[in-house]
Amino acid sequence: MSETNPAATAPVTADAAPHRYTAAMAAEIEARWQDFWDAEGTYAAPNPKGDLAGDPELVARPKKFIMDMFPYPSGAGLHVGHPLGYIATDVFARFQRMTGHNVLHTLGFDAFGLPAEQYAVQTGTHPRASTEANMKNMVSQLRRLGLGHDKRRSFATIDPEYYKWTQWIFLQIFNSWYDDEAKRARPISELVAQFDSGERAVPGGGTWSALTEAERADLLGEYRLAYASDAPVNWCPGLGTVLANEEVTADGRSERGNFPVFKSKLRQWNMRITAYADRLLDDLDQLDWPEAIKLQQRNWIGRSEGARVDFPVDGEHITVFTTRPDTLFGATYMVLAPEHPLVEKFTPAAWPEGTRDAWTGGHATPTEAVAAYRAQAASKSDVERQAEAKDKTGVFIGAYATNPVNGEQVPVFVADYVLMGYGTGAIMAVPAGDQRDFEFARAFELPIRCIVEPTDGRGTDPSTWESAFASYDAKIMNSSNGEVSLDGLGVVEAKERITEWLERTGAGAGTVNFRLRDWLFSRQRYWGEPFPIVYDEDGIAHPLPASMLPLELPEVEDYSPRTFDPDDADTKPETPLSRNEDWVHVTLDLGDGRGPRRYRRETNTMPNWAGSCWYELRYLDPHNSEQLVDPEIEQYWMGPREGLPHGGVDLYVGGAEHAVLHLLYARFWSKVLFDLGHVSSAEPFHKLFNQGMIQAYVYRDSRGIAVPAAEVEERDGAYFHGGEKVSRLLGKMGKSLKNAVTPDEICAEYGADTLRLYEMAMGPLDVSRPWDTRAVVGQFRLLQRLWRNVVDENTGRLSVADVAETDVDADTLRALHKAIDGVRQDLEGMRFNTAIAKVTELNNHLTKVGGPVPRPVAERLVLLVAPLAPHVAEELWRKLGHTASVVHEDFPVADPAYVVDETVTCVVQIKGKVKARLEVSPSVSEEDLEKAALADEKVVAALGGAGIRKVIVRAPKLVNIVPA
Ligand code: ANZ
Repeated sequence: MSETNPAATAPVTADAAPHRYTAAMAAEIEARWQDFWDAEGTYAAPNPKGDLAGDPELVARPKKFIMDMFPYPSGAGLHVGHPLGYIATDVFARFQRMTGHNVLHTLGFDAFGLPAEQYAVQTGTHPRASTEANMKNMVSQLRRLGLGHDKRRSFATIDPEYYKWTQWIFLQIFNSWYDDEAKRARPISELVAQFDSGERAVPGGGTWSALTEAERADLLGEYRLAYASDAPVNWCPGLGTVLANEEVTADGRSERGNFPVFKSKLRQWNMRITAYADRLLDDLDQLDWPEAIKLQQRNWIGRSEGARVDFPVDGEHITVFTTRPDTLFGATYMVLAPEHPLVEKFTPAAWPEGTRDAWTGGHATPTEAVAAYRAQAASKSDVERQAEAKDKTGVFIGAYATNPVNGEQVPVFVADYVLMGYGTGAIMAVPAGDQRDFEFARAFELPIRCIVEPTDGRGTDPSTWESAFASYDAKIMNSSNGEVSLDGLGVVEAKERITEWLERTGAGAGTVNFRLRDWLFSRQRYWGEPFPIVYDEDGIAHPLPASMLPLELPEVEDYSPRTFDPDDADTKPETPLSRNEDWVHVTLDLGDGRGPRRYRRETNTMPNWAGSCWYELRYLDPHNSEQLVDPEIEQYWMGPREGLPHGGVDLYVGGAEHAVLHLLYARFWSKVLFDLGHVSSAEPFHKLFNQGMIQAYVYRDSRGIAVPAAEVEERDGAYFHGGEKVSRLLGKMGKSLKNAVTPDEICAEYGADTLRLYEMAMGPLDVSRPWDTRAVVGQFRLLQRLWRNVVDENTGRLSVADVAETDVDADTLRALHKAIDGVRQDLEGMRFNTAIAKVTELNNHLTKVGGPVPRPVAERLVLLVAPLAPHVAEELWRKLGHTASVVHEDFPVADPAYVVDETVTCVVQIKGKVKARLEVSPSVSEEDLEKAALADEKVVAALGGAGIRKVIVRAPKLVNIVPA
């Protein structure tokens, strides 16, 4: 909203004090100190060695590695919502610097990505050119905020010197396998040695040396942590690319662009993240992360304990996954996912005798029925298939399987409520225990058997039931054969007993199933990291030697993958890189002893998550051309912390939207690098904090179209744009909603220190808050009062009283030390809003007391403000006569003598008679006061064991107890 602000414009009027803190003064001070900091390298964090080695005294301090989720350099630049987290980490980092830490804080750019590529497609500008221009713009916007970054450590993921190492990590992952026994990744050469020596049997018999090269490559592909496979992938014709599961919305559409996504069999690169499912889950317990994010990761990984059970069919069997093996006696039919590979095999030419009409879907043969049903299922997304809870569809495939526990012949169906991508893609259906099975059984006239004792009065006759009964607290019934009986057991014991029986008889085994799938890692895009992989004439993939990295992106004429009719599932991807023949077909000597040969390069690129999977490591040693990161430097900043097997970044701040994608992938890469001995921490981020969003009002006209917020006027609680009444709703801030406010505007009107204070004062950092330009002036006034408490507005000279602390009045000392104590705790706990409230309180106290502020108070006030408003603090510190930057000064420590609250006396009465007196804080809560009173010795003695009927608390002065 455009509004003239009297406080900001006042100084230019003739009668204003010439040395008042104004926007113009803030601009001058801020620019000057920013230049100073850059010139002095004030924020340079020294490494223990290497090109960034520095002051040993700083290196000897405890380290703090403070990090933001780095930005994508968007063409739209920053609005005031973007830097919320950056300001917060900056305040925190500054506080840590002032409390004796060597602080690493910097910021790079996550610069590969679709918008630059789309812009390139539209305009012909190389994505690098537009990305670099955007970065330049953002760097200057960010510089204006006075962020204390070690700029020597910044980089962009598109720098070839950076993605050289992204490619190098890919090769490490490609060249390793997961040893399930050792529970860690190992070099693939060790697996080859095991096959070669016979220590590990070659599947299918035979010896390693007898395998052809192609057979060896295929076999190793089954183990490698990065592998190509022809699995069904999420193919999005509208975007012309495949997508990871995490990039597909709950409605089965592309997160970006909202196009339909189809399951299509395509040869693609994958990362075997599933090998790490257990560790990714278990290690969450030791991370200092918001519970909500941990929960999302746990759900995404989706660990289910249960059993696999084999149901024999014609000498073969169908394996199901169940979380309720205890309900095996209630399994009255089976369901295969329509795509299950055994469907064809078990589907006979004709319906067996006695097939019910309801089961055939009206088709003359099972083959016809299954084909028709499959076609129908293929057109639905997984979510649609699971969501249509009420009308269950399916067809009988014409075959029966044997329930191993009771020998019963149960019919086998295909139905789309069973998904191929989960468990084994086949279920045993227990209508009594599972609601979906119950509904299906009702629709298809299948038997329902009561196998748990109902506890809700419904009775044991399922024909009278309206829903399944699957209580976990109930007892099992109707479940015994000659060998095993579950009757009367609780669910937990029943599961144990039946699992033991399954294992003993070979009919099944206990197992753990994960929802997590391997990570689809290739994209049909231009603006990403090329894979360091080439194929020989037999199509065998070979890794490039590290000496050939970075493999740089080739120039191409057309940046876009071929896109197709969004609804045409039968299309195939065509990558931009494949069009550069000279780049694709090369003669190389890979240094493997075969000499120069012809190869074809991989023409997919990596997904844009790759660059953000490991960037914390590169900040540590950004110019190292020999190693990803020097081990000693990595250990210094990331090494395991006391009592934990991992270390990691001390504070990582970013939006909650990255709960599973980025954070899960980065954890996975860390673990692989840890296993292979390249890093000392198995987790990248020890503490995670999600900042809230800055929201903004969106104004819409009668057609629902957003109108520029800055042009809206308020009249008597209603809003108008060009005379027309408009509606107002809180929403996101952004260009498209015409309500973006830029940091540049606010800095111009008030200065960066005011913007910083305002953003930090808006509320607790993790809570979303509405932006209100009109409220910014409040923080500007705080800085004006602060200035006035230290500097004479008329002369510009220092106005403090040069007295000793002993001469300061007790009230002021109490106000000062309480503020120091509170601000210290608040900054440590990232409660920046309450820290600002305490600074304000102290500042107001000084204004109220009047007269020159005593120097010991003024100095500490400036130090308290320094992390929050660093420019004005630096300026005042200089004015106070100091020559060193305030950035590395010690943060004040409170004198406890002034911090303890005065106490008040509380009388404790029993039936109106005073029995005890307690000294309590004036701010004691009623709850605490009641507890203290009841715990008092004299009160306990006076009550003599009598019960209590009532306690009346009037904090802080009275507690009256009425005994029973
Ligand atoms: C028998 C049973 C009885 C089941 C009962 C549940 C309750 P979670 O917990 O998510 O792991 N299931 C297994 N594979 C499936 C697939 N591919 N598509 C759809 N459903 C599938 O769920 C595991 C349960 O979901 C399994 O346990 C199976 O149904 C079903 F009273 O088996 B249950």
